[in-house]
Amino acid sequence: MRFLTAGESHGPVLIGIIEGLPSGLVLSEDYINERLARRQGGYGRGGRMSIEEDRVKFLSGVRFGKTVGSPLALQIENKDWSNWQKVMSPNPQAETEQRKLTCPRPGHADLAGGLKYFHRDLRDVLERASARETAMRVAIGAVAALLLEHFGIRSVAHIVALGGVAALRQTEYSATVIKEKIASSPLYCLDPKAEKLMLDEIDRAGKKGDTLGGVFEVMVEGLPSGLGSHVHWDRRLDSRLAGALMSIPGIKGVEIGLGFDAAGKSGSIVHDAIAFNEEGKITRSTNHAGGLEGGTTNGQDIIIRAAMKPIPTLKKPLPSIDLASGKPDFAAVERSDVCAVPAASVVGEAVVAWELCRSFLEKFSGDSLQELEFSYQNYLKLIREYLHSTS
Ligand code: EPS
Repeated sequence: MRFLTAGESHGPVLIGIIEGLPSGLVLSEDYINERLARRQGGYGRGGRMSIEEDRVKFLSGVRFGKTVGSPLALQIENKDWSNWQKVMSPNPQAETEQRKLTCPRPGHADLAGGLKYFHRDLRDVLERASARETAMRVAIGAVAALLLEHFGIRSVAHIVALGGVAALRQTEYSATVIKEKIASSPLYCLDPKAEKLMLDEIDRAGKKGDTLGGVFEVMVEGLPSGLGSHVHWDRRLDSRLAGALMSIPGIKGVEIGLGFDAAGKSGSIVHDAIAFNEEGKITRSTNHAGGLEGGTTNGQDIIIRAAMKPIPTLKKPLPSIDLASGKPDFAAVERSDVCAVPAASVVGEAVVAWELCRSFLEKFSGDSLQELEFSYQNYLKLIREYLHSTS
């Protein structure tokens, strides 16, 4: 299964195509729209989110509410396009100096992209580098999440740190409970006390013309053991998940389970002892590995965190250069968010779901949901027999 996306931040639409989706999956636009609305939310977002009301439209691949096995084409309209038709026109006669950007923002793709593609107007870079593109990735990830849910695999993302404030670790909740708890939280955070301090930090940063980053965690439950593999570097699921999260704009670090903390602890503390329970099932009393050993799921929940840097567009800009004049200047100021970590968490949930679904389909491949179910149930049966025959 693979996907492609296209679309500029202020172009007419965002487009996505998923190829390799099995037939027979019951799929509704509403299921995707709920996730798109969550991506638009979170305290600290800028003016653009009050213009947009992201909604997906199926263009192909779904008939009478079910996937048919052909490529699924998705579209999300940019409402703001109506204000940008001239600036973003594909027509050569419409060329304009309006909204031209020549002072790159430190931390953004502006300079690197301008140098790489020889753009004089850095808008040619920022329009695609914009995190607006992640709206389509949330839609695509939602399709993957739905397929996984069919097999009892559920994921959720929540904020664990923002603007230097850390939330209390809560490990006992299921994905469904976390979803319920964060539904009324302005920052998708499980710790109300920490959240209050985070909200204050966002207000403070906003007043100063500054921005904030943070850390979100994605938790996935109900996974079978055996997704990914130890046999080759590019089949290791931990590397694929880390790569997926690093592909989200602004992500600068990823950790799994204990993550960076494991490096400072001894092996006897870090590793999760293995036991059989009364039913002969494998159990662990800890999950420091974050559900992955040897690049493979071990049947425990996946716990993966991503660190997002503060958004590079600052109302009080940093020193930069003007590529048009060749002189020092200040970085361009565009409309932007003070903090988009809650939004990034929804994107994180989506890209993790995508990568897990891809790996699920590699192991239990099938052109239809029926075939997939057959292969999955058969695998679970074989695992049970394997464990039974050794005890
Ligand atoms: C975003 C849309 C963008 C930004 C933001 C994310 O819209 P606009 O540029 O029109 O305000 O709000 O993008 C960035 C922070 C960025 O640096 O590119 C969205 O839909 O998430």
